[in-house]
Amino acid sequence: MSSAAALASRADPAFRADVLAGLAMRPRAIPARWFYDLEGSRLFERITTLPGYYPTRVETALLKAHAREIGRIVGPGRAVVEFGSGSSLKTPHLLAAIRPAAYVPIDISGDFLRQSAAALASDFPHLPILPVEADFTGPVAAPRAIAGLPRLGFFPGSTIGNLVPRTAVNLLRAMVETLGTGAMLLIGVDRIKPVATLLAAYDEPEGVTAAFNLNLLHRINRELSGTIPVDAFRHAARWNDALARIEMHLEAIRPVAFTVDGVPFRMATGETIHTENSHKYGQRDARLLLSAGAWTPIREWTDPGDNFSLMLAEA
Ligand code: AVJ
Repeated sequence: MSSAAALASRADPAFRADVLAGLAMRPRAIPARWFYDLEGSRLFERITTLPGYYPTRVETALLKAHAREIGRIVGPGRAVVEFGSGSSLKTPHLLAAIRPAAYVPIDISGDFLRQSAAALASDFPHLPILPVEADFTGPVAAPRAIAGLPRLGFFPGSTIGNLVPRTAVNLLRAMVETLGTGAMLLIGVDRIKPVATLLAAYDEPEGVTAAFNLNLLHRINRELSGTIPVDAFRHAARWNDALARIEMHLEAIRPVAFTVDGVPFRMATGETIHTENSHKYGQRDARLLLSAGAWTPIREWTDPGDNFSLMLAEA
């Protein structure tokens, strides 16, 4: 076997299936979760520090400002289950305020998950940390060690925005099942706002979001023996007003032909691969989304500019 074929055979079969099916679809689309290999996770961390990318900054400030109040409502002794934990940079603010019994970070990027769990362990030496490498959009079994503990789901970053509303509702309902009755959920939801502000957050002058988007093509080349000429594509961020979402696409800037795991594809100039949705919600939209997902909103916090909201709900 050639080394390239050996690599492809070691690749995640779900990644291969999503890429081959997504490139054959019209319009072409690949699910956003495949952005997050180790390199993609690192690029996303850089995005969160960009001046134009307001969500992380605003949400972290909200969490710091209201941690004590959140702690009073939530109470001590819960297992905190974080969905899509990434580098867990916001988590210390929460953990310090609520005195949890355990912390369960769930992330699809295993290497990244273990690195960040280790970093957190040094700050919270007495807290049991139980990382779970999983795609949280599917069913996730809670570790045995937290059986019987009341749960707080933590779903920051407006990651819910990646999902179309019907899928978001299904996920919220699945979280009720995973977390159990008596559970609470602390979730970050990004707001609808002027299009210029949104576009500046997803297509910034530093070009990190472009690199993050294009890394998906590099990942396909690396893991699925792809022959994609990455320089034939450009990053495009678009506001879809009818569906209230930012869309990211990879747009062919010239006619291009390539293969992925031996399967041939051709794209014309201007044709795109749709790689991400980031849905935005008004205040009432967000409440309705939670209610439809079987969670009762009980409290919410937002910044003075109403750029981002942190919502607390109970099952
Ligand atoms: C991690 C899904 C919340 O939609 O803002 C950032 C991902 N994509 N810049 C978002 C992302 C481009 C991010 N989420």
